Amino acid sequence: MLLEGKTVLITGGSQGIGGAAALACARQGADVAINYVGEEAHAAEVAEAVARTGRRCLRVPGDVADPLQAPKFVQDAVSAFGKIDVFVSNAGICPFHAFLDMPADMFERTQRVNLHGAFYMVQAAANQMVRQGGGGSIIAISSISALVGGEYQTHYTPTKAGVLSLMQSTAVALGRHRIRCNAILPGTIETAINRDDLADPAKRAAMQRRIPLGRLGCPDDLGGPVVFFAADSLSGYCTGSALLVDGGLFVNLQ
Ligand code: RM4
Repeated sequence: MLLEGKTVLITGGSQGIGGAAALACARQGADVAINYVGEEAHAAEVAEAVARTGRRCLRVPGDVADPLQAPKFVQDAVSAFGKIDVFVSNAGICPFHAFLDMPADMFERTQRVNLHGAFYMVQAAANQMVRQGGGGSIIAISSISALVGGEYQTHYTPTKAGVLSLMQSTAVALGRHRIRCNAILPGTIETAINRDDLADPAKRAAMQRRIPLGRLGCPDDLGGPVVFFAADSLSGYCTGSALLVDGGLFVNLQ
């Protein structure tokens, strides 16, 4: 059990990559707290799946774009479990839209959820870990899109590049507190974030053809990488690192 006795907090934990990460950490012995917004039924399903592993799951609704939700999420988890050991900043949105006529509110919302929300949550988690004095692991779900562009993602890719950079800078700022900060860069993983986009058979086929492993990713493909960075026994000397989990998509030019 790689995470026995640990407490893991995950934003956007009611489904997709966040939900898979919660279950993967519970299977390794961790209690989990999941943040989510508006997905009560999905959050309940994750909690039930975690309970089946014998671990506890706390559900804390909240919009990560609201700075006040970050300390509340952390404090609720500390009240329930006594401490936090691992924080996974996962919550994100990607409303695909053309660049030239992108509405300002869509751009602003994407920045506030994906980047500002990550900053506030990571800051709240780090302050709690510093208070605890026992170090910790912070993991941000960035993206392959931190490294490459997307025609309908001009609002989104900068936020993922920002999340990658946030982990690099917090790794420097928090190393003295033995808090590790690392980024995971998923490729095209089938979740609610891209359900509509991948409903286009031509787009889906084009993406799949570019992936050397021959398939789109699924949320469970991210469980292991999250456990890797969460577990000191596996990644104790990793901080400021970035791990692509993309089936080879990024390196496949021709
Ligand atoms: C990822 C990547 C995928 C896309 C999702 C929404 O970062 O760009 O291809 O489906 O975002």
